Order: sequence, then structure tokens, then C-alpha cells
Amino acid sequence: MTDLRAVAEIVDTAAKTAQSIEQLSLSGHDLNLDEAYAVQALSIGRRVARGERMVGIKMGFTSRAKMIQMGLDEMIWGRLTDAMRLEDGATLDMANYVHPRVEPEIAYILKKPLSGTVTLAEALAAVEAVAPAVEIIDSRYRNFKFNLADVVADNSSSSSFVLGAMHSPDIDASNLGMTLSIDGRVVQTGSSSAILGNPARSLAAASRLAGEAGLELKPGWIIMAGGATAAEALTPGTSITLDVEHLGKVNFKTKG
Ligand code: OOG
Ligand code: MG
Repeated sequence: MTDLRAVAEIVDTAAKTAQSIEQLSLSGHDLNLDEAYAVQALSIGRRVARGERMVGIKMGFTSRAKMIQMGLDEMIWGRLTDAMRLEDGATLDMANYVHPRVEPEIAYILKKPLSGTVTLAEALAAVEAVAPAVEIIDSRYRNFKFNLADVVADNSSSSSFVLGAMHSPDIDASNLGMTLSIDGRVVQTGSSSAILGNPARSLAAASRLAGEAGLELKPGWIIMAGGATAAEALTPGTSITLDVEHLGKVNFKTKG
């Protein structure tokens, strides 16, 4: 029997020290999906014990582009803590990451709890604000390679995120143009509709999947809908901007 606490320590330490590790599935820890989510919960428990606070969840593999890039086709989710949030315009120190990548996303901020299976309308009725967002993912596994259980145990590659300006949920975010640029050069273009046809569907899925794990989405929480395009690798000394139609820009820099 695998000691899930010991595995949680392995992934948490890798994230904390930005040291890559071998895939769990290749190093004697072939977890099933339930065990992988249990490891995720235990590793976030270690962060909470160090003083971090849970502030939401992120969805993964909610667009075809992301599924194709990573070779996996099942939706996953991960936990976000306050320590993962970077301010708009912040500078990210690459030394704190193994091999970070950036993704163009949409974020929802909740005003009401959400749990279990909900309709799209019920999900949207719980939203306080919608914002353009970038996620900085960073797999702790060597070469950014993993199977589904590996990535889930590694908190679904959650690493950092940046939110742009908050907007009224009355804005229809189902089909907004998204442009990701690095140093002013466009590297990814897409639409929010690439996220399950409408990112609000990802919010409803977050409620359902978290509910299956006994977790309720709480007022004030941030729900990241998942990358609308493939992720782009970060390099030092660059400026990254996401521009979302009607929602505006989000920017951060990497230390040179
Ligand atoms: C897993 C995380 C996927 C997304 O937005 O699809 C994700 C990974 O690709 O490393 O965050
Ligand atoms: Mg993401």
C-alpha cells in the first residue's frame, strides 16, 4: 500500500524547492485517480499548515488545445492558495519554478457557494465578477511529462496566477477574443469559447468535480476556467500580456 502522506511530501517538497522529480507512476507510486486527488489534498494541507490559505480552484484540460498539447483528454482540477497569486504587473522570479508555462484563461470570483451538479444558470448566478487571467503552470515532473494521476497528485501543475480587472458577470464571456503576447509579439490567439464552448461550463464542472471530492466552492473563491490555447514556455527577461476582448489586459514580467 502506498503511503499517500509520503507521496504528498514528495510533490510538495518538489514544488517548494522548484526541483524536478521523476513521475510518480515511474517511481513506484502508481496511483489511481482517487489516490491522486488525496495526495493533492494532503500536499495542499502541508501548505495550509505553513500558513497559506485556500482561495479557489483551477480547472485543467478544458480546451482541445490543452488536451492535445499534453496528450490527456480528461478534465482535472487543482487547488489555489493565496501564495500563488501574483499582482497584475508583477515580476516573476524564474528561480522559483522548474519550467514554467503561461496560459490564457478566464477567472470567476464567487459571491455565493456552489456545490455539486449545477446548471449553467445556477453557476452564473453565483458569480460576483469575471476577470481576464493568466495561469503560470509548472509541472514538477522532469520534461513536463506525466500521466493523469501524476499531474493530479502534483496539484494539476498549479503554480501561480494573475488576475486582471474585475467585471460585472453581466458581460457575456462565452466567446471573447484572447491574445497572448510575449514582448509584444503575439504567441497565441483564441477565444474563450475554446473552453468547453463557454468558460461558464468549466465553472459548473468545477462545482461538480469539487463536490465529488466533498469540497464546496466558497464565496470569495477564484475559479480559473482553464487554458483556452496551448501553454507557452516562459523565458527570463520578458513581458507577457494577455488581452481579452471587453475584459482588458493582464501583464507580468519574468526576471532577466
Ligand atoms: C496541467 C494543467 C492544465 C489547463 O489550464 O488546462 C491547465 C498541465 O498542462 O500541466 O492548467
Ligand atoms: Mg490552466
